[in-house]
Amino acid sequence: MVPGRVVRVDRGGCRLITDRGPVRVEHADTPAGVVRPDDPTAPPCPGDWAVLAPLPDGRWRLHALLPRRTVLLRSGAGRRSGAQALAANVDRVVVAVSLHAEPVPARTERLVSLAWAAGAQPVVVLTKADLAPEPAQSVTDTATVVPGAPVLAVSTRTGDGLPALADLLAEATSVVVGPSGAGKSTLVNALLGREEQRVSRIREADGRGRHTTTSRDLLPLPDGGVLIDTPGIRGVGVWGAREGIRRTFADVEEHAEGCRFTDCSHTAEPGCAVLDAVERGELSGRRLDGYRKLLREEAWEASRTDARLRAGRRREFRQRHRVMEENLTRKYGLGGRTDRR
Ligand SMILES: Nc1nc2c(ncn2[C@@H]2O[C@H](COP(=O)(O)OP(=O)(O)O)[C@@H](O)[C@H]2O)c(=O)[nH]1
Ligand SMILES: [Mg+2]
Ligand SMILES: [Zn+2]
Repeated sequence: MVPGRVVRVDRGGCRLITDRGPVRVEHADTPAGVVRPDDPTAPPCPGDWAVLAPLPDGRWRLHALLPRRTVLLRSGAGRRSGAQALAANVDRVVVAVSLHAEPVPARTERLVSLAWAAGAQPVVVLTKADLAPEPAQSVTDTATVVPGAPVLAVSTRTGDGLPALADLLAEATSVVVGPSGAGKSTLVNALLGREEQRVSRIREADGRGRHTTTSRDLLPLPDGGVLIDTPGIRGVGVWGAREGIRRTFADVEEHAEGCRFTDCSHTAEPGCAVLDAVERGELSGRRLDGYRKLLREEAWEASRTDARLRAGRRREFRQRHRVMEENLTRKYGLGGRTDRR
């Protein structure tokens, strides 16, 4: 058997890099349930480490996926399992925010929360710095909403900020996220030093892009390390990111330690240190609002997902029960439900 790393997953299978070169594995060749012992339903995703076993005809099958050290999850309404793995074993999550227009702090806070929740270090990259009147000011403003995360302004047109970013990503596994049109693929190409990813033409009117990047690919960087490009993620949920949200809002959490009640909701309670901080101008009302909104959204999504999972389990139980009853009927000729079919 040989170790490999998943670089790309599509409907029929996945591609991996091994020390013997690239290998293609068909999903059909992988028996269900053997791949990941901790969660047999989770399909492979870019960044996964795998054990490959040879088949007699020279092809390969997945023998096992190793437990994920970190994983960037994307949740959203309608996903039955609650969340989909976007990238596994990532050290850094690059959150791309375009300076083509004034950045929306709430959008950055959301993606940075997901990055912390993944177990990775978020790095906020303000792209298209050549289009911003004062990129340094944008860096300062953004830094206040993402404590603990480095913020860099980068332009692929002028090359500004690229060496600093390359340094941050060297020797690590990184994934680039952000809305489409943010300049993710252009950034990936600049870091790779070649035109690997297709770049979209944005609509000049609103600076939005189309989804040109349709798959997630793990690409080796020239200075060591690997980079995973992703299609745009805009309306991504925060299910399961509760701790990530609290980390993103470390400043709010710090003030909250002074609240009289430990379960203070920071809305109208007496002795609320967070509201006091807003009053004194030490914390922006917008920031407190964003904190409460994301936590509320997470709680709501979690309750919906739990309900869906519970419903799924009930269905599965009923079905198993029916099969059991049919077996009993066949075996012992017990009358009952099967007669009524
Ligand atoms: N002015 C300027 N435009 C950029 C820069 N980086 C990317 N773009 C443009 O932004 C558009 C979207 O880029 P793309 O990389 O496809 O975005 P993605 O959807 O996030 O992958 C393209 O038209 C790029 O040429 C930059 O640093 N400066
Ligand atoms: Mg792209
Ligand atoms: Zn409070």
